Amino acid sequence: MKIPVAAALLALASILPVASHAATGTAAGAAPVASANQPLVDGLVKRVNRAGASVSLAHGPIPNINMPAMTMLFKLKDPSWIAQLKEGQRIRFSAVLANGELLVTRIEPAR
Ligand SMILES: [Cu+2]
Repeated sequence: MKIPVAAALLALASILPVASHAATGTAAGAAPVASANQPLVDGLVKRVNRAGASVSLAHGPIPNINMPAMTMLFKLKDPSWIAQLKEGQRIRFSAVLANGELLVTRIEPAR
């Protein structure tokens, strides 16, 4: 009986650190996972449609919506953001697909 118990303890000892490490990794990853859902990507403002609160962006790849780099039109989640945008401006932004439309959910100045 001694050997199986020791073996079981050894097995537990070897499993537990792995499990707790994995749990720590998940907890630490919780905040980044939220932003990984809507990562910031590079954009260059090509055209600003103030009346329509939409903006044409030459953008880098947008992994969360499986979109390669291209130039296209986006709506803004908050139409008031349009006032901050001008043609030729470089930004970082997040976008989602909502009700069949591409929506900019966040804008930051380019780094
Ligand atoms: Cu696109």
